[in-house]
Amino acid sequence: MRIATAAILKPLPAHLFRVHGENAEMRWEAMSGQGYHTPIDRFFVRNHTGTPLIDAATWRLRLHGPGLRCPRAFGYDELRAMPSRTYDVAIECAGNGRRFYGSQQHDAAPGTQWGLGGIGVARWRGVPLRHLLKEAGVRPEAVDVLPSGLDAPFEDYGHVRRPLPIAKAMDDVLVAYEMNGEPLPPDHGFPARLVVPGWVGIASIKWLGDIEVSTSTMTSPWNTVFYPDVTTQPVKSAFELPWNARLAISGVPLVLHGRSWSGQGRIIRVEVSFDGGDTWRAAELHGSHLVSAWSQWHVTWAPRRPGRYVLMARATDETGATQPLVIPRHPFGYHFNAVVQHPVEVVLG
Ligand SMILES: Nc1nc2c(c(=O)[nH]1)N[C@H]1C(S)=C(S)[C@@H](COP(=O)(O)O)O[C@H]1N2
Ligand SMILES: [Mo]
Repeated sequence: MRIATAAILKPLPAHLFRVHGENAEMRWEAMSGQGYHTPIDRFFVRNHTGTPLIDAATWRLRLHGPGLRCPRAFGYDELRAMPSRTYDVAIECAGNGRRFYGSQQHDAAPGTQWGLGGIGVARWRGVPLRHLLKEAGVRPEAVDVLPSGLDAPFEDYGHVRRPLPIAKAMDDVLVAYEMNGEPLPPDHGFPARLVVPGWVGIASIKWLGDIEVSTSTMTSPWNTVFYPDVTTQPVKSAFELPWNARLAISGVPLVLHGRSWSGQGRIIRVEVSFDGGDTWRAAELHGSHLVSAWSQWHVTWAPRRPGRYVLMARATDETGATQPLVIPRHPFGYHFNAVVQHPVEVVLG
């Protein structure tokens, strides 16, 4: 059973979110002073239609299709009773940063004008998709796995769905029912969603209802009309500061915090510039550097004079991938990963 509701159910206070239609972007200052994970009260929401309310007691996750020997349906309690895994994983919208195609490169891309807040890292707990596929007798001939959401159909395109190759489905994909130690909240996919490490957010289908396993390549509007040719997320960085932050100086250096991430590997280096990219200083990375989530860092800065400055952060991951100063135009405005020019004002404290 599905009850359609307003686009997003959780509160969206203005100090934590910027709302774009049925989507809500996290303000980066909301991560300041937070731990590794993005708390649920500030985790971004990207909905094609609206958050459905689903009754877990009658909910079933059906696995079917020619790629399986014994189609199965699993209930919520059954899923929760299976061996579980817990992963720290980032979910990021492919359109995160789209606004900067226009504001930084004077070549605006249509679509939701996300700043950098279309990302969050949570601790997800659930059952590996591999386990469910094995339970349903996955065949060696299986090619693609097509998860569909139970939210209302999007325009004329049907339910939100996007095929995954069987190799990824059998690797590190989770059918998650918990987020940061709580049952998945309605806005983030209750009763269960996919979590697809390193891949664009659209791969992580929420409100899972149905998973089809094929023996030939599948397509859906979400890999042909929308999000074609986007798979893993590129390297990006953000400061945990408001846009146009006012920073007060009073003789002691400022300590600026930020986070960097990549869908392709660990972050190994972050450099920061305060002079428009003429000189770069290494930031100090904190703690464990997780593959599919983000790295926290800080840098000290002692501006000599009050005034307007532009902060820039540039990360490099273990594959050598880094952030350019300018990136080529993308027709859909996906994957903006050039160094973002973050304006601040330094005032005497
Ligand atoms: N069923 C369904 N799954 C979905 C979506 C959706 O609208 N419906 N949006 C996708 C997109 S584009 C993104 S970026 C992520 C966002 O996850 P979040 O809202 O939990 O942050 O969910 C994905 N999964
Ligand atoms: Mo997305």
